[in-house]
Amino acid sequence: HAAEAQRTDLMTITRHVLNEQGRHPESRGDFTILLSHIVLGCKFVASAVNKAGLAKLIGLAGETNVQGEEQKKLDVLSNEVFVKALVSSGRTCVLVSEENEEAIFVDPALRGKYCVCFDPLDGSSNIDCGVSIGTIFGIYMIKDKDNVTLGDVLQPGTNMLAAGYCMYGSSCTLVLSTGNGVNGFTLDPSLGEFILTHPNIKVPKKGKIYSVNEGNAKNWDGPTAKYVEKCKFPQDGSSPKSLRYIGSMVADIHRTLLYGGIFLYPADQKSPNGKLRVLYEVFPMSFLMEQAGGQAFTGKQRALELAPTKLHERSPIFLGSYDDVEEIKALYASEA
Ligand code: AHM
Ligand code: MG
Repeated sequence: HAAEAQRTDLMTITRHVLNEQGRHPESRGDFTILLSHIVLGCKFVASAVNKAGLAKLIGLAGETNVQGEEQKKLDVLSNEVFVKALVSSGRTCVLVSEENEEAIFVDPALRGKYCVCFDPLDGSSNIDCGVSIGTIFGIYMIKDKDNVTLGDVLQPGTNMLAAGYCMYGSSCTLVLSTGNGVNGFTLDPSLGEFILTHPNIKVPKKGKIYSVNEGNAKNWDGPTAKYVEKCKFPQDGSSPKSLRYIGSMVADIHRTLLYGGIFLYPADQKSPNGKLRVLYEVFPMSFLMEQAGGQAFTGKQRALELAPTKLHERSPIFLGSYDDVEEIKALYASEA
């Protein structure tokens, strides 16, 4: 009977969010409308990413330079779709995209109370070889609707209302938190709907995987180097950890959430602030990891407590299973 109930009683992402927002009846409709526009963007990108391989085929059949151009187009196209979907939702006010140097202030006639920071297509260097890529987003509320400023998006991550990512992989999965745990939804292509498939995701307390670009090891600082050494040559009798690194943040974080472990993009001598961007990479992923019971640390502080001063600011980041992040925190504390 249970299986039958599952097949006929579909928990779509919209239904799920409406249920969750039941606690805040005043914002129920607005947030749901905003989310449905984000979901539209994700569906568009999912379909475009699927077709990217076919564009390659045409390229191989004779057209020169199609590969490079196509990849660029997909980035730009995805960004345009998200910007237009968000603006037309009538629920946004300020938008920050990885693809735009400046913040986008929505026309007053179309303004709503939410600010969205997003990376429309993260890991795009992976498109050509068919590796998973994703969209990442974080949502804030404006402080004062009569005086909208950059300060509305330069807020600490602790003020975030919701965050999520959509992974375009072997299936298309949207992982979302509205501050009440983390849930995963998988796109059913025949319905065109995201269906709840991973309710209440909790990251294992301790993991067996570390995930880092070890090619940068030469330039790492002491605590990062020591941590990775411990992963490979543990001194406490435990087994060494496995290394998994896709080089696509959404895919690496998705695996970390489901299987546990730690993802590191540390500072190094060449990039003293690491690589990943605070507003649309570090914050949303840190929010999700904390909501799943894990931790996110910058090497100095809890990642969500950063107070960004620039739109495209970067930060080192260590995030994942609670116990694994505790270990790296201890190494940084003993260094200080
Ligand atoms: P991008 O925004 O230019 O795509 O870069 C972000 C990506 C992340 O998805 C990934 O975690 C990281 O860059 C990998 O960087 P690296 O190639 O230095 O290991
Ligand atoms: Mg990116």
